Amino acid sequence: MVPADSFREDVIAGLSLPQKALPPKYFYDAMGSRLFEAICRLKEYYPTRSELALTGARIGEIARFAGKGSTLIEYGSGESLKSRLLIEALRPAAYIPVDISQDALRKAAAALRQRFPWLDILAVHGDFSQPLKIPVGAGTRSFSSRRVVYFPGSTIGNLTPAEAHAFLRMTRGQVGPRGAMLIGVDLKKDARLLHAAYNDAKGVTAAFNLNLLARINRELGADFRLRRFRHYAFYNAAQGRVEMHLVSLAAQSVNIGNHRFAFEAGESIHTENSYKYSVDGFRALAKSAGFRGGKVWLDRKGLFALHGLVAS
Ligand code: SAH
Ligand code: AVI
Repeated sequence: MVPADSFREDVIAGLSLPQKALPPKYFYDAMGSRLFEAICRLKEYYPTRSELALTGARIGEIARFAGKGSTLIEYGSGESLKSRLLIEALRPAAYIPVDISQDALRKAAAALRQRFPWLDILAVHGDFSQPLKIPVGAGTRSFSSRRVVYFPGSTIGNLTPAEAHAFLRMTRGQVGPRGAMLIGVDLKKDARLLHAAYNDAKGVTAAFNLNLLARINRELGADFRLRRFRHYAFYNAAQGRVEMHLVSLAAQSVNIGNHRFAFEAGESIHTENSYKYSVDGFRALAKSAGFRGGKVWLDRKGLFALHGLVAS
């Protein structure tokens, strides 16, 4: 759960904009996290498979870059799938997964405790778009070890370039001058491949998108009629991003407490951006936030990049 007050305030503010919009971080309640895990296993959704394959293939180099025995801080850890490869190779002093989804975080931490009984795990339930205090305790191994921030999955693509810059600045401060960052970034590619990845044949991405309205109904007592909205995703080439929307199929109004929102037929709520970056484009962003592009690893098909950044 996120604090109910900020959820309500953000939803009311977003639906009051001329182009209605909702922050994508609210996709991830227990149901949303499960639907996202199902997306990762779809044949059309290449990012998870590509990043897992490239991480597995280059794990020796990646571990040398990050430094064995470092403290590994992961933002948006979800089910901590790729992290397992890193944990095995790095034997970190501590693993600190940070996620807004309490449910996903709890399940992932329990599975990791079973698999890596020697590992010091400090799960942090929090929002990385706000300043976060990371509990690296004095007197523990994690206090003196090198800090490495891991941010896989191209979750950075769900931030605007300005938000991504602010996030990189924050992590630059957290890792310090000796630290490093490993960050998974989806590459620009043929729009047809992107279209398929965000419009899968089984409709799992549509269910993930619509679950945001179901969550607003469940937690804020709203009366969205889900059948009156349709999932819509497309590549906006000018902005370099996939956009997800929920389109109202009729003229209608929706109530949330004593707020009423009117929709015209065809009007949309913009629910997510997923920015795609060239290798050079991302390096330029990282450089502006105080990082040097140390290394970059791509999968064999050139669909996805893992950037190794060091503080400059
Ligand atoms: N890292 C995983 C999951 C990516 S999905 C992977 O690579 O497959 C994005 C994850 O980030 C979800 O688990 C979601 O709950 C989390 N998340 C999204 N916005 C967040 C925020 N503002 N603060 C913390 N976690 C967030
Ligand atoms: C978590 N994030 C990087 C995913 C993405 O591809 O932007 C979320 C997602 N949205 C639709 N499908 C997957």
